[in-house]
Amino acid sequence: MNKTWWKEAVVYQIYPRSFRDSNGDGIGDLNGITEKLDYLKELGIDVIWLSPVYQSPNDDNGYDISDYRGIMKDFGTMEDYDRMLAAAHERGIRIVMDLVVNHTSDEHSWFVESRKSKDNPYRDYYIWRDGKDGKEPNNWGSCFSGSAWEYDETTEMYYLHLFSKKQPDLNWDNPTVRKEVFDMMDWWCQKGIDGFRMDVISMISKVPGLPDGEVGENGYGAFGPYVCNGPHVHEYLQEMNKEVLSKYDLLTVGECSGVTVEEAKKYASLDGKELNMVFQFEHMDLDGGETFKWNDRKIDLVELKKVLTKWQVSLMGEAWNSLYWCNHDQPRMLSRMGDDSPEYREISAKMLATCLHMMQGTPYVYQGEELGMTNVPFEKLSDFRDIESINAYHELVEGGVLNGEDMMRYLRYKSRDNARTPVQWDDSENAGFTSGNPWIMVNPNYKEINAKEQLSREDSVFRYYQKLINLRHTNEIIVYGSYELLAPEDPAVYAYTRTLENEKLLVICNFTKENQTFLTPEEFSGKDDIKVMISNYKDTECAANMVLRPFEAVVFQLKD
Ligand code: TEU
Ligand code: CA
Repeated sequence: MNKTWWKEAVVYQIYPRSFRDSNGDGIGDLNGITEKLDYLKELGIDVIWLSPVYQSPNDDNGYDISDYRGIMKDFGTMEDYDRMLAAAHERGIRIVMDLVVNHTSDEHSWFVESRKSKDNPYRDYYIWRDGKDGKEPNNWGSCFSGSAWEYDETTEMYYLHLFSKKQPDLNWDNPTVRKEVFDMMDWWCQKGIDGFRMDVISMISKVPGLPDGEVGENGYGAFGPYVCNGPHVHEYLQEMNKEVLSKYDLLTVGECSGVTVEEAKKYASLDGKELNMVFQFEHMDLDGGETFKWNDRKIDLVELKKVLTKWQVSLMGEAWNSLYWCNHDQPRMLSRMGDDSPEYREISAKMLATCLHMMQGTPYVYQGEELGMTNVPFEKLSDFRDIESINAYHELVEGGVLNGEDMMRYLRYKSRDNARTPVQWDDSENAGFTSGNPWIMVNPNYKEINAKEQLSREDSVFRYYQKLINLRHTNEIIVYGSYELLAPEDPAVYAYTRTLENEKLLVICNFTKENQTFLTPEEFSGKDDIKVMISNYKDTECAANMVLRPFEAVVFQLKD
């Protein structure tokens, strides 16, 4: 397999609004990131993925962009950006920008023009349709509740918005739109950035005719089959690759809702015609259901192993995986898949990290994950800031689909805001995030969970991530080795091997707080030259019949 830096890298995602506030207005900013680069250097990561910092009215916290070449005032200036970029590069850290081009803000000048008249030169930049029998052009629901169509009085037509009505979808079938996007990307590449994370890039090509979708609990049709991996998506990405990506040395990752293994082999094929890798959603969707993501069901480990194994095995030698448990759209992994009680918090955080970081693919660490940050005890709807959470509450509770109490419990478990509270830097007021009023509440557990405390202790979650990252940098087998699942039906233990030439790793993770037994494969159990590469308990030893303690994780290394 071809060796490349982005296969060997570990990425750290920053959600700038919540990372570090340098000027006391309660909102994280670019200078705050610059301040903390040494912290990230110490963690050992290679790349920062920066959630959007462009000019935006913040209907969806920056995922609604009104100027792709401007910096959001809340975050600072272009000079601050350039300083941050240079300071990151000085430390050998690369910067990957979030590219949100399925839609713009309705305040983007293109849309301001587009809605003026049917013959405006920008009209065809967006997806406008006439109503059908006095109603919306089709039955699609938006990701953020309500119809995916908004009526515009000026021209008496509807525009499509798969997300909020302040996020109109761009019309990628228009070659001028593609050229505008590619020019803008090139402009950022010229500045010296190191890649793009492409927001819902699997949704840019819609099936012509925009057929009605299957109606769900909320009364709207699902657009997925007509939007995800649409008819021209690969053609457009190949064009993007030819026009921009191939001219620079970049890391590119497509956020691909609805992506299958077969589609991923096209998006992220190792021949480099489109992107380097995709974010797939199958493991994140395992606890979804009739009311979409809104429930408090636990993910079944056998299912999780099946899904992740399918991705590990199917892409081997053909495409490249990205590895993640968490991002700004997901609750904290520790509260979802581990145990966030004081007793098991750290041990289960380390277990989850081991399980993910020993797989093949490029790992992503979401800010605060390296500290063992947890979900947040939000009490009432007004504690939330996220448009998805707030709209879903209104739609499902007021629409009589769920009762208010259940929905609050689901929000507390699944809301995106769980990942969006400020990074906990120390035990001073507001967790050292801001000297002002934070834009969203700080998790009250910051006195126990914070970076300062984590850095002061050798056995902390932070130090463990540091070790995992360093192991990946110094052991090719972790990057390039092949993967094989063991004991697929075991409901409590996730175990797999990695193999590269004459070397083998055995990864064993207990996903429960009970002791579990595990039969070690013979090739490992008999040998005395077995090394413990890493473990979250001090005294783990290899045995034929392992008794794993609560959330125990270990990696055994065997070399001929
Ligand atoms: O997310 C796309 C996406 O698929 C989300 O709707 C996701 O399923 C949802 O947030 C899970 O609860 C991207 C961004 O990551 C997200 O922050 C944006 O809100 C969205 O696109 C629109 O730009
Ligand atoms: Ca600020």
